[in-house]
Amino acid sequence: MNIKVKQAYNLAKEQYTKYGIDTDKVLDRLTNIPISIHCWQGDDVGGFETADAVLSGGGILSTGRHPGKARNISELRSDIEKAFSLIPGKKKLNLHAIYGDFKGKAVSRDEVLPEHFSSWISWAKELGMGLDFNPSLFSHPLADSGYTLASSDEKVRKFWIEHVKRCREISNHIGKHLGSTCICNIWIPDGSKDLTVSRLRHREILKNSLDEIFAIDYPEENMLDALECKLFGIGSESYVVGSHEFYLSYAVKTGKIVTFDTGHFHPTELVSDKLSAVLPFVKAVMLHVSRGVRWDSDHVPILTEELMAIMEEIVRADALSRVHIATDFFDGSINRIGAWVIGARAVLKALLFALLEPANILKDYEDSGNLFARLGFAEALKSMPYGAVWDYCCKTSEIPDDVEWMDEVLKYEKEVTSRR
Ligand code: RNT
Ligand code: ZN
Repeated sequence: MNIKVKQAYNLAKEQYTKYGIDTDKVLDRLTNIPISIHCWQGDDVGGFETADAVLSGGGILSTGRHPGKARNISELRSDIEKAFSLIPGKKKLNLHAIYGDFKGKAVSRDEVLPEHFSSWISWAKELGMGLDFNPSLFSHPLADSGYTLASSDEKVRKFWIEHVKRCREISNHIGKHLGSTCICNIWIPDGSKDLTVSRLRHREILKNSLDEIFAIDYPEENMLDALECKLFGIGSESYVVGSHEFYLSYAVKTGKIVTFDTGHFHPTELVSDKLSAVLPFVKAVMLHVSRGVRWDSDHVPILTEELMAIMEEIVRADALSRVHIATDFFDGSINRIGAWVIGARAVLKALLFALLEPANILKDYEDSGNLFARLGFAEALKSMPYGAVWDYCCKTSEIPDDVEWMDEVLKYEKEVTSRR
């Protein structure tokens, strides 16, 4: 190991020890918290149902034409392995149903089976990681009307109910085979671009569809259900059936997980403040870490104040076992592996900062009414040498540091992705 990294770490360790924080223990904790990294950054949410599939319709849009996107399963796995080799700590992979190993066959979404994911399961086993799962209710002719599970067309609604039921079964199968709980996260694009009159009717239809979907109970150690809300999307600017209030109510009533995608709220709404508001009522929360920019929700996360506040909230609330951290963004305008790595490393750095916080000191100031000191100490913590702890974490995990990793991505681009 670079002697300077070690020396800087030792100095940092001394400073954190002064406040009762054991940096070795923190790093051990950090690298054992699984981060569920989404597969769909690798090919702009295309999937493998057909060669050259592109994300279409349904309230989300990936932009950018950076060359070299993964065109098949083996390229995507190779890109994920590259990205994962540049991200310290424990990972899970978050899969979407359209990424099945269909072996060139056209498999209708209402016919998708656990066997279409066997090769993902074996691959995940080899890498020693768990998988999470998502039904795919977009990029499909039966989603073109703008409605899927909330459709008033019985044929459309039944088709998607069958798809999601099968996805839950697949999630159960994955969890059982990997010995790691698979979270099945449902997001639907349903909504409308403009004035909608039958708002309640579609929400009642969605409720009924979910009731049908959840009729079967699976063992919780195998799979858990999560519901992801959204504020608006492209083409659903005026009305989104699965809004925050809708899913929160449903989750509280039925014991499901709520997913907070950090790009799915008004720009001034803070997910960091929502965590403690829902945790007393919901089983768990799944986070889709993203970065909203104006009206768009899926930019690459960076180390923003809000990302740090989210991680602080989770750690301060001692809720790491109930908040499942996942990522969700897609940027096709820059090197896609680079995008993955920037986003995941930002999540980890924010988490590290939170784990290094001497929260007891802050709480003592708070409890004794010493509120200027609470604020002052929080400010002081911002210039503590957490970067030295991060560098040491990378080195001991045998992962390149913040500057070195970019050379690795460039090399891979030159040797692999630019030749596609
Ligand atoms: C869309 C949601 C959803 C998707 C993925 C592909 O706005 O965030 O999570 O990004 O399912
Ligand atoms: Zn999301």
